[in-house]
This record gives sequence, structure tokens and C-alpha cells, in this order.
Amino acid sequence: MSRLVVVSNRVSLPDEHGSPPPGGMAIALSAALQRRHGLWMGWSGKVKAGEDPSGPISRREARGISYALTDLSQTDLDDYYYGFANRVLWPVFHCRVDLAEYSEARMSGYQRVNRLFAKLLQPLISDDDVIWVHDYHLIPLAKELRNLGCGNKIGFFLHIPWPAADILFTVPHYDDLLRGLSCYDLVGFHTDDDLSNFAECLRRQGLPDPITNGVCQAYGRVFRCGVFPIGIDTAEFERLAEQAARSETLQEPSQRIPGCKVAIGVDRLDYSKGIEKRIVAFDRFLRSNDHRIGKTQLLQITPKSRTEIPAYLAMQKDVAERVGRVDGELGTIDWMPVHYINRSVGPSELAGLYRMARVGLVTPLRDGMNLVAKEYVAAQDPQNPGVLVLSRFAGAARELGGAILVNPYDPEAMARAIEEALDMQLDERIDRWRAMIGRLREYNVYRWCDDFLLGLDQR
Ligand code: ADQ
Repeated sequence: MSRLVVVSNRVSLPDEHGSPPPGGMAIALSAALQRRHGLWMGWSGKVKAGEDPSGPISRREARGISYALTDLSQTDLDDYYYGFANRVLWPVFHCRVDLAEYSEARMSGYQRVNRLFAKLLQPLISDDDVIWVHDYHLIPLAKELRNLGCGNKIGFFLHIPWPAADILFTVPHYDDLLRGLSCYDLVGFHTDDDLSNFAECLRRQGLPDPITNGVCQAYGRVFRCGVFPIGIDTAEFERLAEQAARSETLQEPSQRIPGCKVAIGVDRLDYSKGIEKRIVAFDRFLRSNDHRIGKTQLLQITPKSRTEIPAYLAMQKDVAERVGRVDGELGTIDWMPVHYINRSVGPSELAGLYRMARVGLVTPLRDGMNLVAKEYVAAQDPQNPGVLVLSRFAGAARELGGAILVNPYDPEAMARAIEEALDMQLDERIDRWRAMIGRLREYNVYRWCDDFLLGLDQR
């Protein structure tokens, strides 16, 4: 079996005891890397002082995996990560063209850091290594590696949606992104919609029939494209939730307000996650259901993210104000409609909170997959499961047919969905949950990882 080399913007390092990092994807990738005595390369998370340039590589070994990390200069970080990746690609790929802040400096910083990654990685690669590149930060990496003479198999997986042609074409030099992807041997997306958007972009570039049976011919190259919906470590989430259900501390939140049912939202504080509209919908739900006042609460757990970017700061303020308004207008001395927390919680606590929540509210405006939806389902009590209310614009909606699917732009419809979820009889809740858990057990994160690597090995 060839050695596996994973490249991603950030590297999930094991903790000081050598335990794998938290998060299903990091665990699955670590397991694959361990099996294949692999190498994981990426940004260390550290910024160089003053005018010092990015680089060089520093090495670490842990649990049979070799890590290659580089620090980045402040300019590289600003142009590449906070600039082109998160102020252009992230908003545009999530259909927020209005938030894109393109500049030539950001685009060239993005290319510069991809070139740097290629230069730092190339001496570490052997001829038969298989390379797996992750996400929108690193689309041009294969092209840069090919320029340095790298003939290895290189795969790419996009964790966010691929946009429709008219949306992509708003990015100046978008053609470089399409050309960049053509330098891989396998390009993976979460859903059929992403893949067909990608094909449509190529068609609009004048390629009449770009993808046949998963084989794409474009820009003088032949490569494969496929759909690989990411999963979670389902068995582990089921185990954690079962354990949490037996622990006294985790029963506490549901007992805090006796008889109060909880709807839970768990998201990074990101405009793609639809948090503001969810709070509006919850407010409508309460105002049109008097008997639920004091008896239902939205628990919204939302760690801050990308606070260096103005759109994120504006959103933080907006969400906090909305929560304040609802709590101020409807709250009582012993009950707050929205319990809003800006921090991360550990996996065990999270599993316990999912399990005690009667409704999982996962309503992104757009999302590549959304793992929270899957985690919520996996954490439910099989004898008394809660109900998932899920945005039709999350990739997870393609797999989780047992959810109540909603339009996250329609607060009235979301309010009705919350009501329907709370009123749903046990038989129906069990039927819907069973329809979803089977899929999650079969297509877990290990299967996702194996399927992608099998596709790449076969190339
Ligand atoms: P994200 O946009 O980060 O991922 P998501 O898929 O929901 O979104 O994953 C978030 C992860 O962070 C989940 O595992 C969740 O448990 C965890 N998390 C969120 N809030 C937390 C909190 N307060 N405390 C602890 N953990 C928390 C990107 C894409 C997604 C795609 C994933 C994987 O945007 O569409 O599903 O990659 O491909």
C-alpha cells in the first residue's frame, strides 16, 4: 500500500498524550494515516513575527504519523487565509456574492501560499506516495506540485458546496480555479448537486460534454470526479450519548426548568449557518404558540469564528442583539427563551446535550454537508428520539430524509416545523429516526475516507 500524504490548511495534531485530535474527520484521517505510515502537512497555526517570511517546515512524529508544519507570515496569512480563502471563496461558494471582497493582492497571496506549500512539500514526497488535498484553501496545490515535476496521484476533496456557474463566474480569474482542479487525479464533492454545478461550469467554459461516467476531460487533462458524502464516527457518537444519558451532570439541563423542552442549535458563528433567521423563527414560533411560553427553550451553542473578518463581527453583534431582544421581550425571572453560549463544548457534553434536546435545529442557508445534523441523529435515544429540523440547503438533506426539511429563508415555515417536531408522536419519531440512523451507521466517516482513497488508488 502506498504511503498517504494529507495536506490541509490546518493540521489536527494529537494531544500531549498522543491521543488523536477530537472531531470525526481528524480521527478518520489519522486512522488512515496510521495504517499507511503517512504524513500530514499544513499550516502550524502560528504567525511569524515582524517581517519574517513564511516557512520553513518543522517535523513531528506521533503514533506512527509524521507531521510537517509551517508557520506563515502575517502578510501571507492576511492575503491567503483571511483574504482570498475566507473573504472571497467562502462567501461566494456559499452564495454570498455580496460579501466577497476580491483584490488582486489577495488572489496573488492565495497563489503564493499554495506555491510555498508545494515547494515545502515536494522534497518530502516519494514517487509512489498518494497525496490527498483538502478544501478550498488549497485548490491550486496540485498545479503547483505538477509544475515542480510531481507525477504522483493527487486527490482533492471540497468540504464546502461547489456553486452554480453564474455564482462562480463572479470571481475574477475563476478559470484558474477550474484549471487548478483539472490537475488532480480525483476531485470529490459532498453531493450530486455540487458535482453537476462543477460540470455546468465546465460546460459554460465551452466544453460540450465534460464529464462521462465520472471521467472528466478538461484543459488537456483527464481526471475523475465523484460524490463522497462525509459521515461522522456514528458508533462513537452513539456510545458517548448513551454514556451521557447515564451521567447525572448531563441530565441537569433538562431538569433545570421542569417540563421545559429544548430545541438545540450548534454551529460556528458563521453567516452561512442561518443563526439569525433561526432566532427569528423561534421567536415567531413562541409568539404564535402561547402555551409554549415558559415551556420551550432554544439552546444555541455557538463558538466565535474568524473574528478578524468584519462580516463575522457584524454578524456576532446582530445575533447577540436578536437574542437580547427575544429574551428581553418574552423572558421571565425563571425562563429565557434563548439560551445563547459563545463557546465550544467537549464531545461527551455535546452528545449529552443533543440527546436531551427534543428538537435539533440545523438550518444553514447553505452548507456543504453539516455534521451537526448527523451528530444530532446519532445521539438520540432509540426508544424516544428527538426530531431533526433540517435546512434543504445543507448537503446532509440528501441523506437524512427522516428530518423535517425546511426553507431557512422562511421563518413562518420554520416556526411551523418546530411546532410539528414538538407535537410529533413517538411512533413517527421512531420511524423517522430509524430511516436516518441506518444510513449513518453504514456511511460513517471511515467509509467516506476509504471510498475516497480507493477511488484515488484505482486511478
Ligand atoms: P463546518 O462549517 O465547520 O465544516 P459542520 O459540518 O457543521 O460545519 O461541522 C462542525 C463541527 O464542529 C461538528 O463536528 C460540531 O460538533 C463541531 N462544533 C460546532 N459547534 C461546536 C461547539 N459549540 N462545541 C463543540 N463542537 C462544536 C465544513 C463544511 C461543512 C462540512 C464539514 C465537513 O462547512 O459543510 O460538513 O466541513 O466536511
